[in-house]
Amino acid sequence: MSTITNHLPTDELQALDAAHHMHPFTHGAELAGKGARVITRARGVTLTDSEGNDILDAMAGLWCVNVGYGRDELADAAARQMRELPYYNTFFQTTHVPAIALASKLAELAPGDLNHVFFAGSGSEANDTNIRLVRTYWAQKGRPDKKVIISRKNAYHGSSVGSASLGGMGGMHAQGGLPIPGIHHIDQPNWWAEGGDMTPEEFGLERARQLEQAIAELGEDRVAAFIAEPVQGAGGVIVPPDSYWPEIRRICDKHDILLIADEVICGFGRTGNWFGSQTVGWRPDIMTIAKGLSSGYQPIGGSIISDEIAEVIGDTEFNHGYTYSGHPVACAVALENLRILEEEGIVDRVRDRTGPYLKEKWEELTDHPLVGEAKIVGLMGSIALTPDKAARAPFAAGPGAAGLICREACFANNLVMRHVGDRMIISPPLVIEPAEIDTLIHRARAALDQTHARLRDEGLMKAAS
Ligand code: PXG
Repeated sequence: MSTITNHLPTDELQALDAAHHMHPFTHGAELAGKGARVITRARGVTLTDSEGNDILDAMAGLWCVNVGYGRDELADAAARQMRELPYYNTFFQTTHVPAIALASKLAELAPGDLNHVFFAGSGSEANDTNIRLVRTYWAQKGRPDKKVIISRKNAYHGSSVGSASLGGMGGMHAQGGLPIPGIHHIDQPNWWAEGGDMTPEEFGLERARQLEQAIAELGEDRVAAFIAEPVQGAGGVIVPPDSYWPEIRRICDKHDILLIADEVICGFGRTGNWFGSQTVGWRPDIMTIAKGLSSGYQPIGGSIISDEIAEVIGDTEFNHGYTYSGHPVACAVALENLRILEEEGIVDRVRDRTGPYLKEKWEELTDHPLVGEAKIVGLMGSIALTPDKAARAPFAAGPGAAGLICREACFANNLVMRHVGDRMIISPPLVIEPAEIDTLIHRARAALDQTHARLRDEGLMKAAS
């Protein structure tokens, strides 16, 4: 048996972690100074750390543990598959039962003519696939100049060179020479922060029409695709005004460009439907999937592709693929995860029961002096912290200072609620029960009260001028 270090004291684990383990999106020296929180176990919606604290995980890990922690069925599916066929590839004209079964199931669940799956190991890899796929598609159709992909500022589509270029995160582009050529970013539909004096509806139309302007400027014959999340997740759970998506659809129908719905967060029940594009009424040509596909129990992602695109790509050799494309253990676990979501009616429960219940409680948070807008779709929600609600003002201290204080207060109240700038965001496991939602809200309120007190004490309740 290999060494299991859970029994080491927390400070020894933290010292080893600081010495040898590099964390994603983390200032290493700063973390080494205070020590990472060590998570040791989890059940349902609750994490346990090495100090024995029970923490309500209102982020479902990283937006992914849709069926909750501790599912024996998924562990059994993995063990069974490892014994039967732990690995084989899907290159060189071979296949295996888990990949066949999962691809068929996804074709059944996905809307319309999205019937073909290209597997990857993650959302980032799947979006890299999409870049090459849409460009190859147009080249095959005799239009090799249709290469540009339009995306949005503040979008998150992954961390590989290609997918981070698709994303619109300035901090990521600033490191490592991104973005790659041929990616164009338009503004995001974030009314709270950027809507100015416009009504949400006017603003939604204005932001959608930026797509049409971009297509006109770049030239329709140079634009390959538009990629967007139905609801921006890592960008801060930005829910567009109601006018946004119908206008985007009108524009996309009119111009000859492919639509990629990045469903990495919104997929598999998060918004109360199987896919977020169904919730916002948007029919994509390609969907990116990952995270909730396996509830995070195994790393797996993929692209679900329309009949038409698959037919065009099928007429050539697509020189692309990953060692772990269609990994049998990951596929077996994902298949079992989809069975659980379906047979336990978890997606319907989010739409009809827990989603509406959480929405009611979440929106009540706007009665708190720190909370401006509260947005929620299904079980993904955000609140905007502000020193002045009427003006929708940001803090003078700069973006993220108040959010960070609030995140720390959440930790202190045994709640994982993230911050993105000064938006606090949640995305709990889809199996969360109403009583657990009450606990979530109770802890969030306590954290907001403590944040408010601290901001006042430190003279930080000042609006930026
Ligand atoms: N698309 C979207 C919409 C995502 O949210 C990816 C693609 C990339 O997936 P992989 O599996 O390669 O990570 C994501 C991932 C955060 C956070 O801080 C969000 C993600 C990943 C890491 C951190 O909210 N989303």
